[in-house]
Formats: sequence, C-alpha cells, structure tokens
Amino acid sequence: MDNKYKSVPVTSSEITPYSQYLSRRDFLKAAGIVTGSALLAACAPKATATAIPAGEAPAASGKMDELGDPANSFEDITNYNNFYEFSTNKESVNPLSQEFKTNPWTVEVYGMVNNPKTYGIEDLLSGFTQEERIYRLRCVEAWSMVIPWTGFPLANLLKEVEPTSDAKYVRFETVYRPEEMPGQESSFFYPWPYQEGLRLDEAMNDLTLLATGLYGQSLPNPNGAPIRLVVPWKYGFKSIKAIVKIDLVSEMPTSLWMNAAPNEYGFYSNVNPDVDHPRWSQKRERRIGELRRRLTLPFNGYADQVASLYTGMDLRRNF
Ligand SMILES: Nc1nc2c(c(=O)[nH]1)N[C@H]1C(S)=C(S)[C@@H](COP(=O)(O)O)O[C@H]1N2
Ligand SMILES: [Mo]
Repeated sequence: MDNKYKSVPVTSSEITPYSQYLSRRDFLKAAGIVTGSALLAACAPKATATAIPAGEAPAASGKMDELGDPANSFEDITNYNNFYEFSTNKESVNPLSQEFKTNPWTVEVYGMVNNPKTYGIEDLLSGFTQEERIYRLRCVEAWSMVIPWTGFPLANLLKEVEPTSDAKYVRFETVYRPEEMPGQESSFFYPWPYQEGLRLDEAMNDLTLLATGLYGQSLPNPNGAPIRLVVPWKYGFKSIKAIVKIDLVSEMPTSLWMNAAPNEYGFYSNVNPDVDHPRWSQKRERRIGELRRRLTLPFNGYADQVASLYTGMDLRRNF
C-alpha cells in the first residue's frame, strides 16, 4: 500500500525536544500569539493588532499533519481528555491521573495466535521501532485535535504473535484498578473494564498505531499511559487507553460503549459526516484552539488509505 507515513525510525534529533518546544511556546506567549488567547482577542470588541484570524495561527511546535493542520499544543493535548476511569470531566483527568502507576506494566497478547506472549512495557519500547505519526483525533462528541504520537504499528506486534486462520477480530482491554481509578469504583453506568475491538484487517492496517508517547515524551497519564491504541479514521472512543490485554478472537467483540448505549455506539464507528449521532450532527467539528467549526471529513480524512476496507458495506449505517 502506498503509505504517506513512511516508517521513519524516530531519532532524538528528529523530535522537537520538549525544552525547545516549551521555549518556543513561551516566545509565542510573550508575543501574544498563543492560540487560545489570540482567538479570545479576535472575538473581543477591541481586537488587538496581535489577533490572528482562525486557521492562520502559527503552530506552536512547527509540527503539522499531512494536510498541513498544525499540531495542538502539549498543554491542550494533556489537559482536555476523555478517560472515564478517572473522571467524566475532561479537565479533571490530568490532575486525577497523576499518581497512576504505569511501571511495571505488562500487555498480554493471547487467544487465536501461534505465539502467545506477555510483553513488559520495556519489551514493547525496545523491541519495536518507534516512529512519529501526526494524526487528527476526532471525538464522537464533535471536537478534534492534531496529536504528534510516537509508537509503532499494531501490525508489527500481531505479526510476531501470528494470528491463526480462525482469528477474525482483535479485542482490547484497559487495566482494571479501581483503587487507582476513581471512575471504576462504580459499575452502575459503565461496565468496566473498558473494552474495544477491531476487525483483523483494520488492526493490520498501517495507520493503526500502538502509541507509547507524544511530543517525543513517554505517553502522559491522561492520554493512556503507558500504551494505548490510535485508530485515526474512527471516532476517538475506539482508541482505547492503558491497554493490558490484546485478545485474538473469531467473533465480533462487544465494546464498553456498545454495552452502555447500543443505540448510539456501534462496532465500526468510522468517522462519517453523513451519519448523525442520534443526539447531534456529525457534519462539523470544533478543532480545539480554533474559533470556527470546520467540516468533518469522511474517515476523518484518511479515506484513501482505509475506504477499501469497507467495500460493499452500507456506510449510512455506521454499526
Ligand atoms: N480506557 C479508556 N480509553 C479511552 C477513553 C476512556 O474513557 N477510557 N476515552 C476515549 C475517547 S471518547 C476519546 S475521544 C479518546 C481521547 O483521547 P485523548 O484524551 O488522548 O485525546 O480516548 C478514548 N480512549
Ligand atoms: Mo471521544
């Protein structure tokens, strides 16, 4: 497959060091052009000379996705999170997840495979070439971000364990640790642990990433440390965090969201501006840091790489 995301091994010189990124950000702040405040200024009655029209604000980090969209700031990416194990409030996930223990950590890969194996997080970091992938993340709630992940294709791990010919789907599970994750103390609304699934060909697609970091740092706790899935053409809830189990199965797995609200969340959940959520439109999205809502793209803009996975399927029904 023609791949825009060449497997470029990440070397430390290629990643903007966090200190440099911070100092650039401080510079932008000093110049009064950090996105949030610039946008506020732009809609205030007395817009100042430094106000920058939405969409033209310079990227704080200089990092961009393949459409030229600037990456969101480290601050936005780590302070506006969906991680219901900690809180349903996006701003509370960061403070509540600070003490979460991500070391030691193991990921068990099992089920319909020839070589089942339990990997320590250090094996996953050293055994697979880590690369940077700058992806758009589109939440089903109609907001989005651009995130510079580091990690490795899930396919590389699956090739090592060798799925058998009976394996048709991959089931993922988040750690269950109610003593550290306050949201897991009650199962009244959500049947913990968080689970997600992919069809095997979706899991093997080159875009599908196991992320172990962002902005060249190890993965921050609010983003699903120490390892999480990233499936950029699907709604964000498919990108399960803090993974401890990867299970190869023959039947379509049931995700936490399919269990909790089957009329609202299906298995495929490909980003699709033409299929509204039962309670809101999916036509547009709010890119965090931008003033105006932008049009949502089919498959979140990755159609040329993944649309062929769904040939013959009725995409008006996103389940
Ligand atoms: N275990 C777990 N994974 C999860 C979630 C969650 O609540 N728990 N939220 C999902 C949702 S709805 C989104 S939009 C993304 C958000 O990822 P981010 O916080 O890194 O931007 O994580 C997904 N993965
Ligand atoms: Mo989401």
